[in-house]
Amino acid sequence: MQIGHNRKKMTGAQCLADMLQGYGVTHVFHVPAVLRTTYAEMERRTDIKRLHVHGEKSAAYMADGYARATGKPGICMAQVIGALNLAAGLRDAWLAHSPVIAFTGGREAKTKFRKVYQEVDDVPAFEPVTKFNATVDDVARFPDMVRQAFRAAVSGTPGPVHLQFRGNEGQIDLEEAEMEPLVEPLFAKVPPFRPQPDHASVNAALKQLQEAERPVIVAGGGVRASGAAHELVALAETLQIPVATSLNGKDSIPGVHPLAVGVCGTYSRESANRVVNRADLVCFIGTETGGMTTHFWAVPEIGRPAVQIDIDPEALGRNYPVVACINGDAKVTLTKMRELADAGSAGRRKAWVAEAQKICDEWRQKYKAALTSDAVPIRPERLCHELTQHVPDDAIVVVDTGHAGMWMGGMYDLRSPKQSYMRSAGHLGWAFPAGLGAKCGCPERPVVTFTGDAGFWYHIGELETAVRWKINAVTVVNNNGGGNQSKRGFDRVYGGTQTEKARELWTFNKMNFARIAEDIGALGIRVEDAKALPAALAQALAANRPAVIDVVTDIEALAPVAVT
Ligand SMILES: Cc1ncc(C[n+]2csc(CCOP(=O)(O)OP(=O)(O)O)c2C)c(N)n1
Ligand SMILES: [Mg+2]
Repeated sequence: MQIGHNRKKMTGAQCLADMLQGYGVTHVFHVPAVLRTTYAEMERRTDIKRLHVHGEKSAAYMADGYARATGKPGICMAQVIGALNLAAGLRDAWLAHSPVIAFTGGREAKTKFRKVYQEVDDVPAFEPVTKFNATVDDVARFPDMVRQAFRAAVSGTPGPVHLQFRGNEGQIDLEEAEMEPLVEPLFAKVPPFRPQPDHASVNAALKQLQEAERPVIVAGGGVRASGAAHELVALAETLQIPVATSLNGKDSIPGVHPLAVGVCGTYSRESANRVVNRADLVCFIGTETGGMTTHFWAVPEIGRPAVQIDIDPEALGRNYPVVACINGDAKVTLTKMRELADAGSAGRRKAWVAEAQKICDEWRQKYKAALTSDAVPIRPERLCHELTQHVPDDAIVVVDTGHAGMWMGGMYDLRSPKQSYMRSAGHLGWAFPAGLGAKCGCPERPVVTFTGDAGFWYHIGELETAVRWKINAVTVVNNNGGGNQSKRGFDRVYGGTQTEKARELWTFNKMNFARIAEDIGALGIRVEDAKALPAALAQALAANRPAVIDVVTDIEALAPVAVT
């Protein structure tokens, strides 16, 4: 179709509302007031839900959770005074390569530099956390700029985008022009394209893997973005190669699969690091090979022979010099590799697979007591173990950072390829609003969020949003009365044991989150005995309203640190 062929006179608001609907957007997350006229047009012309939330950062996190759960861009918005709060919320989406599109109000050329109320130049602040950061200064540009926003968000390695609309509240949307609200459905979802790998590089990589006696795959978030989990597991099975994942790639293979060795890196499981560090060849698929996944390049150490597969050619060999590499989409690349793979070579790795499984068994034995502990207050390991057993097969599990990331990354196992796992890329407080966004995007799937109490406090006000919008996610709070991941660090700086007064640096008042949840209109369940966890989870999942399971855990419990 010729762009602009069906132009007609319309307002920017009408055009934007039609385009968002056309791209399949079902929810937008905002703090008023920005693009007010567009909101009115959304009501008249579309069935997009307009969620008015309690802060711009949580609006961005909800959009991020929505995006990671659906693969469709998540939309968040703020007027000029909230713009940097929104930018702060894009930082996790940037780190996790999540396609979030942020709209903000911006400056009028007529009044720039005159000390306009609430105004600063926000655009530069979006630069480090976006793939595309632009201003919309003329209403006639709505169609092409919105298309570019979607195109940039979902293409290649996905990521956040920012459009600043002229006017502190984006009042440019009131203006009229001859426009066509044309959408490109191709760019409504990740991935728009699946670049095919070239034959020679596939063969070179296969040769390395097939000749190796002790190879390991490290699968990252690129596998989940590509929807390539099935193909990854199939190749690993064909060639008999153990699979570790990054935290972001944890749902590339169920934790109960015989070739799965766990999450490697810093917030990891001991068995995964041990297997990676005993491997003679490491095959990185869709991972940045960053500090978290490699425990600051000690797992494996730089120089270990590596094969790398990535959609972004600039990622290939960035941290680990490669003996072979492939540029392509993970799903089509893994499919092609499996077609060409020599299954007969698998026998060469029999002893290695047995060794990897022994290492996994040793881990299970080492943590069995903690995973099944009846201790009161509850051990976090037991909490994770109960979730492994009782989270539904089709659930989306959403996990905060810090100890939450360590506990769940290391102790929780996905039981089914239908489960999804999404984690904070580093920001404490991300998971609770992200879980709500995920539930908006996938209302038919159970969403179970795991957060610490410090993480939950950040955006606890969004419980009211969840109740008002009937976002029936389940939030499990590992409630130990403080941010106890910090304990070890403070012990260290106090020369071994911190003073009693030092606890003011990381503890809070004890709190009953179940009671707060009930006051706000959610279901609140307080759990003080681990045996009550399965029933609590079942009740929460069936509640037909948002639910908070407030689990009272041991403030002295510290997650195991990474082994090398
Ligand atoms: C935005 C942000 N600020 C600070 C931190 C550092 N940080 C990591 S974990 C943590 C405390 C976590 O406390 P809680 O959520 O209660 O979990 P717990 O360690 O108690 O299990 C802090 C402050 C962070 N990751 N992100
Ligand atoms: Mg805590």
